[in-house]
Amino acid sequence: ALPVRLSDYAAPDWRVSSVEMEVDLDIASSRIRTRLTVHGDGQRPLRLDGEDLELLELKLDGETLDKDRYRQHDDALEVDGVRDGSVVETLVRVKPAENTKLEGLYLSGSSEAGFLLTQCEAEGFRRITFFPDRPDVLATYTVTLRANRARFPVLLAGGNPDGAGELEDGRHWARFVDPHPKPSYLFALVAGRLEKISRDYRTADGRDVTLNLWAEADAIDQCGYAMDALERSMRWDEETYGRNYDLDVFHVVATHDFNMGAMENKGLNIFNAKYLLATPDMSTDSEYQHVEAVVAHEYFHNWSGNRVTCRDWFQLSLKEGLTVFREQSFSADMNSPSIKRIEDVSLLRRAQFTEDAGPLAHPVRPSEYREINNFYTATVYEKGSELVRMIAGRLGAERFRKGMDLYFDRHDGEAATIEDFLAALGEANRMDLTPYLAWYGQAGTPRLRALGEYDASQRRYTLTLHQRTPATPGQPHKHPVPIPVRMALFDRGGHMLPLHLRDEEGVPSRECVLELDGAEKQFVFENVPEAPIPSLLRGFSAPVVLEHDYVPEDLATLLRADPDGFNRWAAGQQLSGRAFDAMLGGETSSAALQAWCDALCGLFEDADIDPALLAELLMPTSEIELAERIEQDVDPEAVHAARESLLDHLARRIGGERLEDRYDALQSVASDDLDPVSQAHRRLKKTILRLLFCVRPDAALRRAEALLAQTGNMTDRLLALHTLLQGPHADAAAAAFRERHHTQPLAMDKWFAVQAQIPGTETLQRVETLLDDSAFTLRNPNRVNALLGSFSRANPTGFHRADGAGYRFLTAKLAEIDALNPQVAARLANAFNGWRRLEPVRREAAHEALASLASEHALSRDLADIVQRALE
Ligand code: HT7
Ligand code: ZN
Repeated sequence: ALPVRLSDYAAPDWRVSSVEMEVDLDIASSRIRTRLTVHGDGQRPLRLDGEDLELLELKLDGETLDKDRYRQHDDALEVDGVRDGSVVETLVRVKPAENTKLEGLYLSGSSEAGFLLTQCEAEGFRRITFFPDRPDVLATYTVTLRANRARFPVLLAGGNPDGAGELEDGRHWARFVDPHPKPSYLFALVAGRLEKISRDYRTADGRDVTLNLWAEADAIDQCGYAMDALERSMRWDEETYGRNYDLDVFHVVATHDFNMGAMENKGLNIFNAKYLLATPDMSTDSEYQHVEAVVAHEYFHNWSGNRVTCRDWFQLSLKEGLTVFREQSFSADMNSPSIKRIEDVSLLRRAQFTEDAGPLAHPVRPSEYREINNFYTATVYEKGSELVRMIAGRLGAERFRKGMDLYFDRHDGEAATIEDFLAALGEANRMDLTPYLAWYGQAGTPRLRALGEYDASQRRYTLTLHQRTPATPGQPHKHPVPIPVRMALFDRGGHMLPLHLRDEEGVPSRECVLELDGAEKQFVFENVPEAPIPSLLRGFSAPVVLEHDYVPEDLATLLRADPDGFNRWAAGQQLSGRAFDAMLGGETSSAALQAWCDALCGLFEDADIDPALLAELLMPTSEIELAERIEQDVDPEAVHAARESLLDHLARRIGGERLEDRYDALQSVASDDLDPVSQAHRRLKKTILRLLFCVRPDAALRRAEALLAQTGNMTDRLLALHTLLQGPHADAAAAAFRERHHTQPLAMDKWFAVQAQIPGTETLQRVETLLDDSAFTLRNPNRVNALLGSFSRANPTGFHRADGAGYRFLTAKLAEIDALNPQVAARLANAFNGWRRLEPVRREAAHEALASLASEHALSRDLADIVQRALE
């Protein structure tokens, strides 16, 4: 297929003002009658997208069309003679039970017990009916659903309810009207046996709304936490952005069969059950947080995405980056801001920096795509959010809000672009934000080099900032981008110094933001009493890699003394990275390692430190990020071994006894509650048990056994299982967990995932055996991600076996999955992203596996796109 290019964008020839749909639902076959009122100058035929649709009838202005008045292609229908204001009516048949792609209208669960639902973003509506399926065609929708009442007692579509009643033969109907013009990707319907919990909500502007959360009967008692999170999100958006909900009902439905996390369909959000259901016995603390975050994210889309949508899919980050940013701010307000920032930045570095460094690197606003489903990426989402954060930081809270008000008001009911977004934020504040556009168009992670020079005689500190972005595929030459560097200076005792930036008037502050707006710039600080320690990029003020020649002792000072939790962590990560570099080079007692261990050993004894923060500080950078420090010839075994050595040194430095005592003290006050203190204790227990396992494995295993017997929450149970899986009774521990949770799909996903992540070359065999477990199926995306995703993306020593068996295993499965669900296959194939930087033996093996996948199978457009780009 030819690529779609941003530069080819043209406004639609035909617009649609209203859509009327009548849907007769059944599992094997459903019929959809659609009437479109269309507008255009009639110069060109009306072209409607359509895929896997059986056309039964076609009428233009009430008249059935002969075959010579239209042309049907594989992916479209072209109709002649259409005029401005014409009504085009189609009747099609689709087969939901045969739809394994989970895009369009499909069946969740079994034919007997499951329910019907739709997924339309990005291009799924064309699998339901013929339509100009692009986000800049906005219409109002009236949807009538009809189905057998006993089999489909609940009928839902987006919009306000507009009547319901009985039909003959045990059938019934329900109608929904959505008055807000929307693009087709936000259409949704659900039909089946579902239960609900409801809550009344009054918006700040006085609308009474019914909130309904729907799930299958066995899960409806697991929706309470999500309902609370929804209410918190709605209030927060009113208070923070002045945005109110705009329909009389808001439905959220949980399904176990879903390609992604959740979907923001107007008035009818649909969620992967993983992000809606939560109970202490089944969900970990971090899963509770994900539920809160995803509920908020989808709800926030009601304004950032639905009321103001995207002109084309190149603008995807306009809604996704902005909505991730809004969710991150919300979650920070609801929880610990520094822990949230640590989690978000680690994710960015693990997922986005690696993407930016590999063959799939692309700008936040890509300039072309072959398959849009492959652009729901960490770059569009996470880096996109960082760009909004930088701009918001540049404006300050008040001006950002003013700009957002203008953006929402100016573009309400429209399909907008990233230029529109920057223009609204800028114009509201009489500022020019166009320099930030450079960030949106350029792939790659800028390297920010900082060089500090202290002149004792002048008491002057000069900081030189320099930027450079490495080339990425298709973009050999890069331009400078505006980089805000939030910074502070510390003295050797770890105290912040007042900042007297040259040419700047006013009271000296302790923190400032330096704007690097070209390739290089110098900043001069006066009145600096001693050679300072710079704390740079505070709060991760820009998504860049910082290169500064710290001596280890200076990083240790920041790790010990920075009052900002995030920066403490950032300093510790840099220090552990330096210790790792030395370890990999054979230096087993480097100055960095000593400084890191000393500082952490001191913090371990600090009674005032937040246990959740301590838990984060005690963990060195992940293997995935550490591998990124190596330019070429990465050996994942060596990376693993070096990181294990860091943990080992730290554990020994703290000492087995102190680790045991601290663990026991935490366990003695443990509760299963979800309050922040109990969660923080569980987080720290996990880190300590990990360290204890390094120095006293038997003591750690004994504690894991005891924990398993005592605990009533999933965080602890999973920690215990994870630990026991590395001991002599691994299989018994796995079997016991399975026995307890075999009826709960979400718990079983964790069971598959934790086993797939056991480090070492033997895990491949375990994963192969698990494929035959009766609870496993390649048809369910959650199950595939739990087992194969965890193995290939979160188990470097397991997947990257030197004999290439991990690669051959994955490509064989990719071919099978691709035949069922291309989106899932394509996402899984991202595991090969870093193959070119592997050491030669693995590189060759990975290349061979990928090349055979490409040559021996007829791949879907989704998977072919990823594989080809990986091989280019
Ligand atoms: N806007 C959604 C993105 C999406 C999606 C969701 C479910 C299934 C397939 C999907 N393709 C794209 C999710 C979000 O970002 O909110
Ligand atoms: Zn989203």
